[in-house]
Amino acid sequence: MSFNSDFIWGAATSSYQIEGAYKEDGKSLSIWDVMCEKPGAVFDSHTGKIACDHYHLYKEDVQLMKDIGLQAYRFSISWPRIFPSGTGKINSKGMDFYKKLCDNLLENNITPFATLFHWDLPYELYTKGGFLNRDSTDWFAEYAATVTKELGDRVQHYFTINEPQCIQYLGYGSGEHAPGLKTGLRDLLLIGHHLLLSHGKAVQAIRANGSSSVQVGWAPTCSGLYPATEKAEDIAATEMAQFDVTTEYNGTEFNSFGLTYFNDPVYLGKYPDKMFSLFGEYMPKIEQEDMKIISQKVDYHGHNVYNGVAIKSDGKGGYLYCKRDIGYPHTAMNWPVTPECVRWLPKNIAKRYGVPIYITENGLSNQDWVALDGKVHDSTRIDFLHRYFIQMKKAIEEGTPIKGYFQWSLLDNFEWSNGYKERFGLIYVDYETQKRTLKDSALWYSDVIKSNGDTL
Ligand code: IFM
Repeated sequence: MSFNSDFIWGAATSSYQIEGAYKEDGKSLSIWDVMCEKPGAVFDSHTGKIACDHYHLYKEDVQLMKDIGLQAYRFSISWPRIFPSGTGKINSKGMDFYKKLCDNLLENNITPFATLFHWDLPYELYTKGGFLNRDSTDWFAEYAATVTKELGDRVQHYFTINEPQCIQYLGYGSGEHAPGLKTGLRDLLLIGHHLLLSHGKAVQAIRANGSSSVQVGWAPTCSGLYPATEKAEDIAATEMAQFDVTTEYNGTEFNSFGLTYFNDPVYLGKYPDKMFSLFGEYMPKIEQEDMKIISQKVDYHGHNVYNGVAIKSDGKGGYLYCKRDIGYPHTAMNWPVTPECVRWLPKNIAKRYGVPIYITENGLSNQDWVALDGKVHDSTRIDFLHRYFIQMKKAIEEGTPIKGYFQWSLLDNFEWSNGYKERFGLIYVDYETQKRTLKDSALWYSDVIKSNGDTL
């Protein structure tokens, strides 16, 4: 067996990274608009003011999706476009953009997968404390209810929050992402709890307001650990490491990038015990109904996975992280190339939580340019995707319930604090002219989709 006939091949983007039109049709500022104003925060002072101008060019972009043969498109909705004040009065022009986008996708037989929150929090809500404020969980529920009601039958698949780990740690720990704060453990754990609660309340809101067949999940990330060898003890050690909570991550006191911290509450209705033994009095106050709300039943798990680390047994019932080989392959952004992570991480997620999985992001930043012949020869991206797809196929053959794959990203786009320096797209974007060029990888992906993975 390989890919089921209903396996979904797609690509993903997010609002701030591609839309531009940062002040048009009633949209207010998001925390990323404001972050970009801060000297030194973003490479070469790039901003998302225009980005890929997808707000105006969405029809052209949908046509390109169709040319590639994408079956689904995962995009995110800009909260400050819908609610300029964060809550209250809806901005119907902003909402209309997403209605038109979805209609256009559906006319072209491309299934919309909408993410409610991919980091562009309305600035107004940040001034009220953002996710530090417990009220944020109700603001998010109101936003989720409104969007699902407005989009109605157009959208059957939602993700609530993209990468809570990055919102929490990069936004409020290292300060590399908006809102650019460097808070401590107490605040980080509080924000984490509010993100979890926001997710749970949004699931309730989506079910109450969406179409009768609406489906929902969320899209966290983490490092995808894989065994150094296929020996039983290394496989067991990998599982132990993947499910563990540790304090070690890039030398900081707190690793929000583990699997279980954010996902045990959603699927098992409780934080891992080790969170309490490690962080004790720093843990947030958990109100009586919180865990019940957080663990609302979802229809699937989305996971963004780019790389991981090999694990081996320490010979004493524990595990060890393996050192990377000298000269190990890495992408333009220096991320290691470790295809095995898309085999073992979904396998372990399914083992612990028993949920169907979508790979909601995967891909690489590559050194792409338009060659003399006018094409973009990104053979490295083809090789990368090919290797990852082979491993994903293995996982499926082993019985892991992976339902679909979304390549990151459809278009080259605004890579947060790295600005436009990094190119993740299947489609090359010339930011001066907004000309799009399908890269060789887009054509290759097109063949993979046509054959439902048989060409791999
Ligand atoms: O561009 C980001 C995306 O917004 C979230 N996941 C990782 C991608 C690459 O860094």
